[in-house]
Amino acid sequence: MDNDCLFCRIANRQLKADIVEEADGLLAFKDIHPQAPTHMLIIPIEHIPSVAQLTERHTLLIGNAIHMANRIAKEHQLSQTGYRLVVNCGLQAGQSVDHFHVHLLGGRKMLWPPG
Ligand code: DGP
Repeated sequence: MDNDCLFCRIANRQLKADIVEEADGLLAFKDIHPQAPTHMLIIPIEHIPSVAQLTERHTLLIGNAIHMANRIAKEHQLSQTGYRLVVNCGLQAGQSVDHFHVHLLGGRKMLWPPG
């Protein structure tokens, strides 16, 4: 837990968020600035600054994060239409919160390449 970290504070219920699911050391909640009709964030409860800090110790956790994203996508009827999982790492990728998170975006046509 990093007291200066926004997502740690959400994970510890010190800050409010629209929580969708908690399981396997992970939390899913709605993004405050949705970029698609469905926009969730999946975070580990443990403070991990970015994808670059992941180690072998986190392999199961990260696998479970993808499973959680797939499960939520299915619950939101996105399985047929498709959806996007995004992980931003560092400044140039536009990471704005230094706590590892997976974006789940769906419900509209996505463009490629991303901006
Ligand atoms: P990124 O740019 O990849 O670091 O994404 C951070 C996301 O976090 C961004 O889409 C907006 C979201 N966000 C920032 N602050 C809050 C907050 O206080 N609550 C929620 N639910 N989402 C937040």
